[in-house]
Amino acid sequence: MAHTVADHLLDRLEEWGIRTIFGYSGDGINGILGALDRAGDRFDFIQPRHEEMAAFMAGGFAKFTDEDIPGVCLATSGPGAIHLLNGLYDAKMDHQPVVAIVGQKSRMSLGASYQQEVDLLSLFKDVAGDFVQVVMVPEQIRHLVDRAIRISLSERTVTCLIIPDDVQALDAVESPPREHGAAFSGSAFTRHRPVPSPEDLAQAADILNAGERVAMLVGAGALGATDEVIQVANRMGAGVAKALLGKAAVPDDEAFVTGSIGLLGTAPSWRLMMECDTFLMIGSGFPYAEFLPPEGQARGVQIDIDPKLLSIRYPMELALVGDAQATLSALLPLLQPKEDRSWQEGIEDDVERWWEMIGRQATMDGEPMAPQRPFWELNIRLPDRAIVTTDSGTAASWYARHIKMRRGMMGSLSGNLASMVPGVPYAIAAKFAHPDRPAIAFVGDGAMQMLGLNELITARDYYPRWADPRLIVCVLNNGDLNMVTWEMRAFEGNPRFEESQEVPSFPYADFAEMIGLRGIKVEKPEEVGPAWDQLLAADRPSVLEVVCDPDVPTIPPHVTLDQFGKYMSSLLKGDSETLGVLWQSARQGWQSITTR
Ligand SMILES: Cc1ncc(C[n+]2csc(CCOP(=O)(O)OP(=O)(O)O)c2C)c(N)n1
Ligand SMILES: [Mg+2]
Repeated sequence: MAHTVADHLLDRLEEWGIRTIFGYSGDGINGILGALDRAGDRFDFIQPRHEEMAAFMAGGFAKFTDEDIPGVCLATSGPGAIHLLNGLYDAKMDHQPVVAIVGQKSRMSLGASYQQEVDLLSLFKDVAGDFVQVVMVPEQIRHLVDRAIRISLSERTVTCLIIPDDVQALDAVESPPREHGAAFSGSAFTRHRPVPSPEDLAQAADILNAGERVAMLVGAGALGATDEVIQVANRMGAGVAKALLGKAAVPDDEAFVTGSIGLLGTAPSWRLMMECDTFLMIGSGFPYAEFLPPEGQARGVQIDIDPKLLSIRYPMELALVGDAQATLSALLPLLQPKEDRSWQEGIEDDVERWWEMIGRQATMDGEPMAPQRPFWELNIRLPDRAIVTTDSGTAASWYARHIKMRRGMMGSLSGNLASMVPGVPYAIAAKFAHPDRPAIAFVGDGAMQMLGLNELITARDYYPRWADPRLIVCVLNNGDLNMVTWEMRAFEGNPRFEESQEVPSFPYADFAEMIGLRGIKVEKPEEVGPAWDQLLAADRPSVLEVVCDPDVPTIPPHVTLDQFGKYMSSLLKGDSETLGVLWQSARQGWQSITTR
């Protein structure tokens, strides 16, 4: 068989080091699927149950692997391409390199209002705005693949190639003719790791050295700079708060790490920001400015690889473009060790008290148990090098506050899009990225019913390939779209709207068993620990279904009077859960207040 454009596409992907493709079939990509078949074991084609999951997996794969290889997803024209979108937006907004390859109707059908004909250039123009192209002739394949990958890597974003099905089947042209208009591209790529100038570093050091109460905030950009962040914090006598995507950047067993920040954050992070006089922000686009120091309170220094993200949350005195690891290494020798350690010691006391309080909250009784319980019990048992994912929902709060990241672990969630559903596909992608590491996903019952349940089938089909077969999906079965129920109470002052908030009952653990996985349902707090033990020792993926109390509020680290007023008025308006909610709020809230 002739070497086709589709074969050439794969050759080029391979040249860039790509081996894993998450995709779903359709006649718009028949040529590419045929080429994948011919390519044999040069590629791992992973088939999830839905194209959105393929996109989430590509984004998750990029999050958990070397940043110089993009995640790749493949979908057919029309409906398949449309299904990719949410997962692609997630990748784009969390700055992950992902290349989407989609089919299109054959060239002669375009414009004929043909079946499945969708204007894909327009459809992808926003999510893949940095680079979206239609392959019209075989001569383009080389430079379009090279550019799609190079731009996804260098801009840390989503790019897209649209390939009409008739073009896929044309004979490949490895090298364009040596003519005017031809492009001769290549695949050499070296990541740029910028370091600010010596003058800028000296100015940063001056500001930081002058500070008496330094607060640091680290995000995903600091994930490769663990040692440097710790050294800077030690030298500056600082406390370190973490944005959600940077949760694995610094281990929680460092005493000065105050944990997450924001609505899902901790009280020590809140106090760190409210009381600092100097603010160092590294590799984070954390959005909620009200959790940062009030304007004018602190002198600000920011380090970010992306100039567009500088000084948009807090007016920085110095905003530097730099790779976190390289910049902090260069800055370290200029920082003078702080003699007065009282600020950092105060933070450490705060953090110690916070962890005690968190433990008390998790082990309180609930109806039938506090939702924090499975997180707390996992902490005690979390294996080294585990990869922990969470869905959007209350699970994200408990993940943010309760999971203690240790050195070598990884974790993620849909940070900026905050989409439901990625919990399970991220964990599956983690298993393809690191088949020898255990993966654990925390997912709400709403997200499980949305698409998560289906993806358990994918885990069942692929786990025999994984050196460590453990992938545990912990389902928070609370019968409610609980995060939004709480948001409605706290922000709008509205009671729970039964029709929109209820999640139908479903036997999650039984379903897992039925399809050949392990499943345990727990309804008593004391059963949670032993269930984790059992599933962490299982020889296959599993579901831990935890029936938990929807009446436990995810109280933000500081609840404003206004929110509290609205919340109370929602209860008085006749929320169907009023009694339980009042009881749990009072108990859990009292725990937070007494540790301030
Ligand atoms: C795709 C999508 N749809 C809707 C939302 C809004 N939303 C955020 S959290 C949430 C509730 C999730 O419910 P569940 O998965 O059961 O988790 P719980 O909060 O109950 O623990 C909803 C509806 C969203 N973020 N993403
Ligand atoms: Mg729920």
